[in-house]
Amino acid sequence: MGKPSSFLDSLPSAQGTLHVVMLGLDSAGKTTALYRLKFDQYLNTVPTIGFNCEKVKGTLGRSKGQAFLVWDVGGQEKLRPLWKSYTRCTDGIVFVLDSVDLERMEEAKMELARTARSPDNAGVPVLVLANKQDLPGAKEPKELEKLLGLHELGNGHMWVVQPACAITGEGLFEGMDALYEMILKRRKLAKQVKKKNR
Ligand code: G3D
Ligand code: MG
Repeated sequence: MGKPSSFLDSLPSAQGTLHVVMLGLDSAGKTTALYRLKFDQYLNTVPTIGFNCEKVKGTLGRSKGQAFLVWDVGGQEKLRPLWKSYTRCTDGIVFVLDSVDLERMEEAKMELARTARSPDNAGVPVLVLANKQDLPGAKEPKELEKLLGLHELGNGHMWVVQPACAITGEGLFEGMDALYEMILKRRKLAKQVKKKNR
């Protein structure tokens, strides 16, 4: 395998494409969500090298037509040193959560906090995909906000909680649109700061 840059260069029309990384505990529904997004509007696939990566296009709101390269890299601790180099310059984070699994909510909270604290991810917008809303007992966004301690995330992160069902695809494109809005907002803020400092 070549260097990260040559791998990225080999991806079709990477220009203007936003890089999004999907994180979360195992079984949260990351792979299901990725392939639901892909099959709703299939574009192309990239060979899997220890993780899944698909290019998908937004279908709603201002994100309509916007390409996202979505990386599903979670749960593979041993491979992290490898995929870290691909996901360093990420535009957005999708944190997939099992909205029913209260037993592992604390673990999910810790994982999210760890991701948010990483200097590589400073200020990167976070979409919390509150998945498995089809199951009885699924917690609502407001409650998940508290359970995950989103208000204490820090490190300059914007965040949104989007209820979803990865199996039917409900809420997925709404989530991508919300993430896109945060990415635009962050760019606008960065521009304003640059102007002010001139
Ligand atoms: P992961 O990639 O985060 O590890 P997966 O998770 O996408 O492999 O999903 C783990 C399990 O959760 C799968 O079930 C999958 O079908 C299920 N799942 C994912 N999203 C939803 C959802 O929105 N609702 C429900 N009810 N189930 C979901 P299996 O049985 O294959 O382990
Ligand atoms: Mg998976």
